[in-house]
Amino acid sequence: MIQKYIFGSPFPTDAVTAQVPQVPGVPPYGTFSLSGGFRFTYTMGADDIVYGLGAANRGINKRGYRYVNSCTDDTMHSEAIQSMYAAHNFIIVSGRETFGLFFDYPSSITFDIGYTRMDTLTVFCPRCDLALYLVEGDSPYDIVRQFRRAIGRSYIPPKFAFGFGQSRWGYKTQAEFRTVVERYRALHIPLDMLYLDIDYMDHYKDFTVNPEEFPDFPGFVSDMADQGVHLVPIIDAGVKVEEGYDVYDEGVEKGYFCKRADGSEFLAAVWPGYTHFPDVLDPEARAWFGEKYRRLIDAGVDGFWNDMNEPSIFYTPEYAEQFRAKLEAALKTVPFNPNAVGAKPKPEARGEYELFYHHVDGRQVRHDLVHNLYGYNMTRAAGEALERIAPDKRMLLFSRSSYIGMHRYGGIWTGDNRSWWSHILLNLKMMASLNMCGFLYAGADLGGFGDNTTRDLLLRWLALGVFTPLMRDHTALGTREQECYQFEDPEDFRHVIGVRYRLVPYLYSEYMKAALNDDMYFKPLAFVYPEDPMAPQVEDQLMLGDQCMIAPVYVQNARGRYVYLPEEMLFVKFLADGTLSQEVLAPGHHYVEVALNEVPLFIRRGRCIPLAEAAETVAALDTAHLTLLGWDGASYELYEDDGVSRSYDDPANYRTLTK
Ligand code: MIG
Repeated sequence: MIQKYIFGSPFPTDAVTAQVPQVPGVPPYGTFSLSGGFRFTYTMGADDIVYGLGAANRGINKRGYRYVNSCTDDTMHSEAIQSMYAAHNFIIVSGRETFGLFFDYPSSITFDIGYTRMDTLTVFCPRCDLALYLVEGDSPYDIVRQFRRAIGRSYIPPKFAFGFGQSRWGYKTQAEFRTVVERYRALHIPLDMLYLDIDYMDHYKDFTVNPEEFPDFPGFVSDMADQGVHLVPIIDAGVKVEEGYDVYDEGVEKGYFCKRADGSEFLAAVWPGYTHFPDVLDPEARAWFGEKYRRLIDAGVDGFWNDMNEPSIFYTPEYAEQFRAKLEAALKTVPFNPNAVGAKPKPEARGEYELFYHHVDGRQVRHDLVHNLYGYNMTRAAGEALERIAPDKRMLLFSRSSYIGMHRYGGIWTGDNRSWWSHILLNLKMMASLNMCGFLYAGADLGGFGDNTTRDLLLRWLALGVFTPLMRDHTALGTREQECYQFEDPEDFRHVIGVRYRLVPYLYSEYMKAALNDDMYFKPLAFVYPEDPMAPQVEDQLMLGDQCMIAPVYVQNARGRYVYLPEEMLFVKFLADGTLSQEVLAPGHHYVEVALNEVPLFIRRGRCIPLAEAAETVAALDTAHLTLLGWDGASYELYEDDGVSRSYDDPANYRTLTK
C-alpha cells in the first residue's frame, strides 16, 4: 500500500507516475518536526536494516553513516564522501517495523542513518515543502516492488547495450578510434561499443564533431557499424558560448538557457570555456535541447552518455569576484588560510547554484531549490526526444547525474571511481540499491577511472562487470592505458569477456523480465532468503535474476574467497580453457578458489540458465542453439525479442527451455 503526505507546496518532480492517494497528517512511524524545515526521526532497533539510497556511498545496509543527497561532481569516492552524483531519496527500514519512505524533494536532503546516534535515523531538509510517500508491505522486497510500480517502468536499452564497450577520456583522432576496434577484432576480444569522450567534438561544442578528424562522420559511423561496433558519443550539459554556433544562438534567441536574477544568461566555465545551461526544467526548452540529438542520430548514432549534468561548474565570473575580495582579506592574517578564501571545491559550497534560475510554469525557480532535478531532466530531454525521433527503435542512453524518475528515460554509470580494489566492492553494493530505486541499466567504469589500473584489478573487475547490465572499460585522461589488449596474455580477457557473451541471452532475459515486471535484476541475499539470519550480513554477494548468485573476488593477490550459501547451490566456474567446472556445495560457508582468468557463478538448487557459444558481438550470438547449465530437470523461461523495437508484450517473446 502506498500513501502520499503533502507538506507545504512541493515542487512537482514527476518522479511518481501512479495515482497515489493523499492522506492528511503524518505517517504512523517515528516523529515529525515540521517547523524550521522538515525532520523525520525514527529510533531503530538494534537489528534493523536500512536499505535504499540508490547510487549512494557505502553499504547495502546504509546504517552507520550520513548521506547528503545533493548531486555533486566529486571524483574522490573515498568512504568519507557524503554526496555523489545522484539523489535517490528512497529508503526502506526493515526490522521491528518494516516500511519504505520516498522523500520527493528536489534539493539537498540529509539522511543521518545512525551517524549522530547509532540508534537514530533522521532525514531532514531545510524547507518543509515535499511529497512524502509511505510504502507498506510484507517485506522489503514487496515494498520495493510496490514502489517500482508507482514510479513507472524502467528504461529498456537495445540489446547491443549488453555487449562490452571500450572507452577512454583522451581518444581524439579517427586513427585512435580505429586502432581500438582493430586491436579488439585482431585478438577476437568481443566488442559492441566504442565510446566517444569529449575530444570528438569541435571545441567541446555539443552535437558537433571535430571536422578535421571526421570530415565524413556518417561514413565513420557506418564503417564502425560494418565492424559490429556502435559509436556512443558523450553530451555535456553546458552549451558553449560562441556566436555563430547555432545551438548557442538559438538558445539565446529563444530564451532557453538558465538565467540570472537580472534576466541575463548565467555563465558557467566548463570544458568549452564559458557555457550556458539549457533550462531542461522548462518543457519547451527541454524539447528543443532533446531535438539536437537528432543531428548525431541522422549520422547513424544510436547511443549517448550524458555527462557533467549535476551540473558540474568549474567556476563562474561571480565566484572569481568573491574570491578576489576574500583573498585580500585572508592575506591580512598569518598564516595564510586557503579555506578562508572560500577555496572550497564545490559549486554548492561556493553558492553558485543560487545564482541562476529555471523557468517553470511562468515563474522563476532558483536552481539550488531544484538542483537534484537537473541531470534527470537533461536525460529526460534526450529520452523524450529519442522516442519522438525513432519511435520504433530503442537507443542506448545513460547519465551521470540522476534523480528517481530518470530511471524511465535512461540508465546511469556510477561516475569517476578509481583503480582501487575497494571500488569493485562499492560497485557491487550499489547495484542492488540502484535497482530498489528503479535504475536497472547501470554499471561502473571497469578497471577504474582515476589512477592507474593493473592487469589483475581489471580482470577481477571485469569478472564482476560480466554481470552488470552496462559493461564498460573506461579510464581518465593521463592514466595508464587500460584497454584489454594493453596487457600480457590477452586471451584471459577474451575469455572473461567471452563469458559475458555466453551469458547475454540469460542476462538480457532477466533484465527484460525485471524491467517489464517492475522487478529487481540484482537483489541483496536477504530479499530472497528472508528467514536466513546470515543473509542480511552479506555485503559482497548479490542475487542475480531468479536463478543465480554472484560472488566476485575483490582482493588483490587472493586466489579465491569465502562465500556464504543460504541454500544448496551449483558452483560453476568458467575456466580459461573454455570448459566449466561444476560442483554442488552445501548451504553454509565455503572457501572457493577462483583464478584470475576464471568467472565464478552460483546456480540455485533446482534452477538452470541458458548459455550460448561466445561471439564477438551481441548480434552474432546464436540464440537458436542454447545449452542449459544448472540442475537436471529444471526449466527456464527465456525472454527474447529483436533487441531493437518496443514490442515487448508479444507472447512469442517467451519460450520455455528444459534441461
Ligand atoms: O571533468 O569527459 O565522469 O567519464 O571521461 C571530467 C571527460 C569530465 C567526467 C566523466 C568521465 C569523462 C570525463 N568527464
